[in-house]
Amino acid sequence: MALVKTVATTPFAGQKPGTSGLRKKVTVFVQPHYLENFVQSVFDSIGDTTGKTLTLGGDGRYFNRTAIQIILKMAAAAGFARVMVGRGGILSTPAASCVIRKYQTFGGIILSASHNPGGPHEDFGIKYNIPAGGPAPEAITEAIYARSQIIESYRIVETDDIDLDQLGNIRIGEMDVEIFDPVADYADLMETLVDFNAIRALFASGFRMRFDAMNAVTGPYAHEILERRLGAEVGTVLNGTPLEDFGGGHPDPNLAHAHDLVAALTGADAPDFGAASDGDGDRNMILGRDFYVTPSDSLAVLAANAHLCPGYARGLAGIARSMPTSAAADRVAAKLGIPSFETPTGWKFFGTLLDAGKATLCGEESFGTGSDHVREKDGLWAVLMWLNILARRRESVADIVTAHWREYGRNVYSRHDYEGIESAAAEGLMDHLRGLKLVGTVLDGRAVTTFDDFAYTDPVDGSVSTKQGIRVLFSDGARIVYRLSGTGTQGATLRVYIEQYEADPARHTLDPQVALAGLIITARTLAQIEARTGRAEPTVIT
Ligand code: VG1
Ligand code: CO
Repeated sequence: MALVKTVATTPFAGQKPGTSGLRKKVTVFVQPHYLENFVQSVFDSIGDTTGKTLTLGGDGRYFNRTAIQIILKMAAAAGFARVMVGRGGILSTPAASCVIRKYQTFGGIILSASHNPGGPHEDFGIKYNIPAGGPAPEAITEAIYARSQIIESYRIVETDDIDLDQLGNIRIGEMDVEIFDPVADYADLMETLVDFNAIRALFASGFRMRFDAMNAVTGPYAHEILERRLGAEVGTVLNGTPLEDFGGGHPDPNLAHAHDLVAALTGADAPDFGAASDGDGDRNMILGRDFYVTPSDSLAVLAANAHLCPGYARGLAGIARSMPTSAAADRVAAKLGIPSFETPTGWKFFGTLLDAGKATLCGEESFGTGSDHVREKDGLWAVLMWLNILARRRESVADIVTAHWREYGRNVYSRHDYEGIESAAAEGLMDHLRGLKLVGTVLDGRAVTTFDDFAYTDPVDGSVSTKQGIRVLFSDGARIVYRLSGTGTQGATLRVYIEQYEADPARHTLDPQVALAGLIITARTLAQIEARTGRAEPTVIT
């Protein structure tokens, strides 16, 4: 019998999961008892853990291995019979969701701060996913937080660290630890959803792509699936070695941070297709030669073409998008005659719709796309869906998207982020907005029809989530949305989402910053952004 030690502790303020788990600086996580308190709060909030199996893995960032050793010893003390750990402590977020579902484990713990930088002075994160495979819903994250605020002790087995790099089984006390290949189950699942033969033929025909893994978790997945199973030329995967600090960059697949990829996809000799994924592998960015596909458009194009992919040949039950995501997917749903859903930001809100079979595809404007195959957004899955569609249609990315706009019109869209502003200024700005009375007024020539703080009632379980973003909706279909980020670790980040519908194909190729210029000024003026934050321009535009 291994020795279980009960360690006295006191609560840490602020162990409150945000949009996707608890994210803090590594310097916060390494404080004695900090991680342990949170993990014990999770184990105390999810029901009886005795005899259960847990999935465990992370994106490999700094502190991943240390955290895994601690969580294993605490899982043994909590009576888990078994923990399934990806080799080296590695599991992409969608692969973790896949494993939880495939082996029906009692949920899992995923270690990641996603697209935030990694390293001793950067970010770390932890979240619990439920047995259905998705991020814990608010009722559970609230319970975890409440528990963390009254915790008095945690339990841990006293034993040596185990070797995380050796495939096979090893015991910690009474508990079995299975170290497994983090790629195989996920890659096998992908083969059931997309047409690998068609994609192999596409690559064999000379089609070239670049996938930027950004020195994050998807490197091993992309090497196996794209280069080995699908026959893409060696060198297709850029930055394919996971590093604890992601090579010093932001593992955030957007035009600002995935610069290697953007450079590679520019010019007449560029490859046909480019894609990138984030720190934990749940996000994706899609590029054609000299062409950027916005995540909102990507969701709409995937929805309109999903029937070309074997896993979706029988059609879609419905399409769900987060509220700030553009309405492009709604237009596809309307044409297909299927329901569309608008949820708050964060993948956890899609879980009930997917479980109930109400939605098949889901997406967020923040480079997140996914389906009912797992309960997380899935970066490589989106890339494979695009490849399947390109293999079947044999048109360029740019031609597919511009044809889509001609058919449905274009929801011209942009997100402006003001990162690292003072928390008090950010709260003040939101309070100022909440105090306005706008319905019935005209702003820069547009009539305001709706002005509210988005509230959502889950159509499946009836749970209510309030204060999910301030919406200004105009009579011509344009809108402005304001939210504060729930994933940052420093100060506050203001996100402003700007959208306007354009039916006229002659205006579809305009730069969105130009097409939206008037609305952008309205958004800045209304919220008094410069006066309140000192920022004349956003930090990141996507
Ligand atoms: C951001 C995105 C949101 C996404 C979340 C987690 O949240 O806006 O759409 O679900 O990150 O993505 P926020 O609260 O900062 O706006 V990931 O890839 O960081 O787990
Ligand atoms: Co992520």
